[in-house]
Amino acid sequence: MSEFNMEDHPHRRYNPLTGEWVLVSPHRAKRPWQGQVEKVSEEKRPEHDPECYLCPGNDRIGGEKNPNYDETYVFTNDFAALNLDAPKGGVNEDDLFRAESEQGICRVICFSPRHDLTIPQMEVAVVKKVVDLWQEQYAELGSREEINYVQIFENKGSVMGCSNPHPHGQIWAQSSVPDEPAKESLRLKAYYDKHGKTLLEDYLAKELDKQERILVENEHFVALVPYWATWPFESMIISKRAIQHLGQMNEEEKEAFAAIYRDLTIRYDNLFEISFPYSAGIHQAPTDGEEHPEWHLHMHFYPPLLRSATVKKFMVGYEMLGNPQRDITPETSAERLRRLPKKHYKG
Ligand code: H2U
Ligand code: ZN
Repeated sequence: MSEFNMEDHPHRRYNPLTGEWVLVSPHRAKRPWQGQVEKVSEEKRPEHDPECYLCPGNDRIGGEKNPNYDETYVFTNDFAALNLDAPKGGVNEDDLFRAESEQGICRVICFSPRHDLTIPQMEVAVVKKVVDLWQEQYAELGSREEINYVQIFENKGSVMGCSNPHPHGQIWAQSSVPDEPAKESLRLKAYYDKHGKTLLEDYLAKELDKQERILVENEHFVALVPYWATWPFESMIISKRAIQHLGQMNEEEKEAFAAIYRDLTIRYDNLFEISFPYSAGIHQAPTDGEEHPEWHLHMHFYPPLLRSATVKKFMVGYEMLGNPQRDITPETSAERLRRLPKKHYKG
């Protein structure tokens, strides 16, 4: 038997943020592929679409009219999954039938009045307005008694179930901490208690040393493919300073955050020369009134595509019943993304 190496042999990798494992099967990436790899042609969108419910001046489905906004615009989701009306209460029958009422606020954020642009096609100064708005929203929503967690996210592309190509994101702010950040919170806390530093501070320092999975770096942020990535082209943006939440970000850091968000999504678009779909979101400290020195702000990107603009990865079978699994290693994905031009393919 030869010695174990991660480029050839099946192995499991541990995600220290969630405590979960991913099965990596690099030998399978060498399988011949006879399926499609064609490019898809994209429709050209107008700057303003009279049918779009997010464009300035248009009517929304809920009956309200958008103002003629010229930067970012935020409104309460007309089909909000959460509201503040649910009275406090719950059910617990023998720990087997449990339910709790949940209070929350859901908002939609339009990134720009331009219907035809996406983040990688906007100027950094324009993307910075989005970061400014995220910061304001985190502060405002987080300061409310009922709100203990503010989840900011972006769903991009129809394969991700995004209903509209107009550049936008969402915020769901609620009374409980949802499972994904709650899992991270536990492990960040355990690490901080033991080492007196954040888990991501130490992880990032090691990644910068190794230079195997780094995609883009600027003065305040790094984008990388995490060691434990499950989606083929998954990535993470991590702040160099151990910033706990958006509220602590200064002007320079907000600009750097905008710049790396843009740089990363340019690489993504360049990979298959399409507007690259993903779900992305920011994980940061809960707004429960406690101190959270263990928290370290980061943004996850989970793109569904596997080997072309049309072939997506399915998280099915073993993945639903056992563990997530990937073929191409995180190092190979990082290498592919890193080699792409820095400039957007549309110029
Ligand atoms: P997605 O494209 O990620 O689904 O986000 C669009 C959100 O916009 C969605 O949550 C809301 C939907 O409820 N929406 C409104 O609030 N008003 C509308 O007129 C249409 C869509
Ligand atoms: Zn629009």
